Amino acid sequence: MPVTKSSSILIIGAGTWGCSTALHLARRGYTNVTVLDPYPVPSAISAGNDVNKIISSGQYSSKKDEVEVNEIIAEQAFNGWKNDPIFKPYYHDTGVVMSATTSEGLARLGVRVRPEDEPDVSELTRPEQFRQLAPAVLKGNFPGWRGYHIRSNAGWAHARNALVAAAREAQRLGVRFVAGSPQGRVITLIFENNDVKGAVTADGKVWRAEQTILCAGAAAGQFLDFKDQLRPTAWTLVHIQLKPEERAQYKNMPVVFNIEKGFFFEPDEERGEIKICDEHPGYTNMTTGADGRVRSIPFEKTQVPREAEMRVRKLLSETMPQLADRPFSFARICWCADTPNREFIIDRHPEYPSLVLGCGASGRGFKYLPSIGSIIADAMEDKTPAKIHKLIRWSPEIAINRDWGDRLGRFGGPNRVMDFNEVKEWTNVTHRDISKL
Ligand code: FAD
Ligand code: FSA
Repeated sequence: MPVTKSSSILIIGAGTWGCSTALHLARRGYTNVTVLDPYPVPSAISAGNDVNKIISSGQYSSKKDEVEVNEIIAEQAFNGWKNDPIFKPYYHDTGVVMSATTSEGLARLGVRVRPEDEPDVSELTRPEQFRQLAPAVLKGNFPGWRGYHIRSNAGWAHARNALVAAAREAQRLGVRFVAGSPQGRVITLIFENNDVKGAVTADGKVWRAEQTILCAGAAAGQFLDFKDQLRPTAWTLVHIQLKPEERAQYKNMPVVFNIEKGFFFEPDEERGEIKICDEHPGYTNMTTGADGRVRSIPFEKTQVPREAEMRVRKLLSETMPQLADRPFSFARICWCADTPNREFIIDRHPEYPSLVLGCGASGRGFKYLPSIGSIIADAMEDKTPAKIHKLIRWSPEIAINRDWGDRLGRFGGPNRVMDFNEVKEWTNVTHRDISKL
């Protein structure tokens, strides 16, 4: 049946991509859209429920056609951060430092940053050049650091607030959000006549729909056999609470990212906390299922492995040593789903004609919040431009005999994908409800 503006559309997951999809469908005039999520927006398990996320036009591939498509997608997103009244208030054009230390890391930096395409970029080759970016606070030795300072058209977004703004606007335009558990927790898709006809929630309610859009992030693999195209992988983040008198000093510093060590932001305005992530190829949680297959299964935790704490403190000792021994005010693991090539899966399922996938954000999917829903809506309307479709299509053939330990171009820590089953010690940071970030 062709999709019409009154077709019933069910979005599973009100996280980053689900909220964006809800907003774009509403803006296109769809009048019968429902979103299900076990948590109210911002969901406690959404990767987008975070204080800040890097917004940059970073590339992840050096293949010409992939670069070209990613440029188109990044431009759409940037346009949203700069011009869309829903998103504009949350974007901070502080600039971003992209850096590395080893020759392998510097080679990768050459893929991530394309100085020839950035109008406002300068190279950083000496420690004092890093310190000069914010002399009052970047007091470290920056040993061996080299990189680029992208001075504008790059920065960070207040992630959680932008996510809530997208959801509110979608709701204002008529989208229905069913949040909380059991009423919003999907337990299964409805597989019927070689198709998907909606979903069933934990309260037993059957949500029949003409179109079902799966945007469940790291949890998506629980509902459909992705043929190993998704690998739930987690990263680690902590906060440090600044003293009230310190906040102004740290304000307006660029995002500082070393692709082998980690990154941090200026403090957010609401709480005056600095968020720091240690960089590494990620953690899986490999678990043998009842069917004998081994898969990574996400779980929630508001602590990080002690080894991640050590990496954060090392990063601080090289950059802002005055903070290196401060206690953490918050810690969390955060899950995404990596595809084998870190490209997205935004496509109509080839075997279930009423199922559309908005999955595989591959640890880089927040920056597209303003625009990714438009690409997902295009997939539902079967009008994704061919060259974009080629890159983001359902492609199980590239996941055959998948190497679950593939670093996918990432560095840091032991330079290998780690597994939470091997972690012996966790931090003991005071618990804070994630909804009160
Ligand atoms: P999510 O936002 O996680 O949404 C999934 C949703 O599915 C959630 O709301 C969840 O509640 C819901 N769900 C789960 N189970 C069910 C169920 N049973 N029924 C219904 N709904 C369900 N990207 C950037 O661009 N810049 C960055 O700086 C950046 N930093 C990152 C730092 C960390 C530590 C991590 C982990 C990721 C980072 N990312 C970044 C990546 C980015 O956050 C993700 O790619 C993006 O948020 C994924 O969006 P999503 O909608 O696919 O998943
Ligand atoms: O915009 C960016 O390239 C940062 S994405 C941030 C991050 O923590 C990655 O550094 C990490 O490797 C993983 O992809 C989760 O997201």
